[in-house]
Amino acid sequence: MPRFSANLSFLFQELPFYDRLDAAAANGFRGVEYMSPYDYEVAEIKRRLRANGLTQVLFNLPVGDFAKGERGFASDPERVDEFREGVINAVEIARELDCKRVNMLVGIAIPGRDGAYARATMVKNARYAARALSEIGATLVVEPLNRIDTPGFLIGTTAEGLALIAETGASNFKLQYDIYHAQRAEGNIIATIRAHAAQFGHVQLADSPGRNEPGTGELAFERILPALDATGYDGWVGLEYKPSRPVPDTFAWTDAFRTIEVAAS
Ligand SMILES: [Mn+2]
Repeated sequence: MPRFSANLSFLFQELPFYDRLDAAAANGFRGVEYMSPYDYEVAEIKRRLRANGLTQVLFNLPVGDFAKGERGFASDPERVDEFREGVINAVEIARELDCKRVNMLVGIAIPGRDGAYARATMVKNARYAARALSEIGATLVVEPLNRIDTPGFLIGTTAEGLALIAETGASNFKLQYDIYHAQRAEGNIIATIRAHAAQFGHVQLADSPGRNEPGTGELAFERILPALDATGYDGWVGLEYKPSRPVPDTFAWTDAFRTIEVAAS
């Protein structure tokens, strides 16, 4: 059954960052993920991971100024050097934390820029990042973001993500299938899982349309997660949602899955 990873950019935000790792472990998680390790001490993250027996599941390549609306710059021909510096830094951190997945956000279309040039830049940068990550046995993932929330985002659907992966042609380049984004962008969740789970490097979830915990929206996770399991997907499922109530009260729905997970381990 799914191995759940607590996304610490969304969960336990009431706590200082490092304490969120302790809180994840205290709530039964064995894996954690978050968007950015770059503002923190890697040694302290590592210490908390070890003390809690946690796996570092995923983080993102640098995305630029998130607060100002940037969502990556892998498609920006004028920032290739910055992209590569970010990859080198990310590989070092991933090596230190034994993190096997790094997510690449490709960025928002820049008005007046040549789309073909942006595309070529994305492919070139993805090849560079995949090659660098292969040296530590890690996988690059690309995450489609729905264009309702992020207008102009250059990879907005599963098909667009898979096309970029195919064009890039790196064996350690996979899809980060975020069920929330997928529902907003295209729906068709279970059919997509059945067709493409072999190309998933990571999965995340939130209910839709509010992006809160499962049970608050329109998605039938009691059918979606077993469908994912039936494909043989053996990766992690990140809980990347905005809690609508105190965080520990948002995990009740995972009980059925967790009991099986613990029994099997
Ligand atoms: Mn996501």
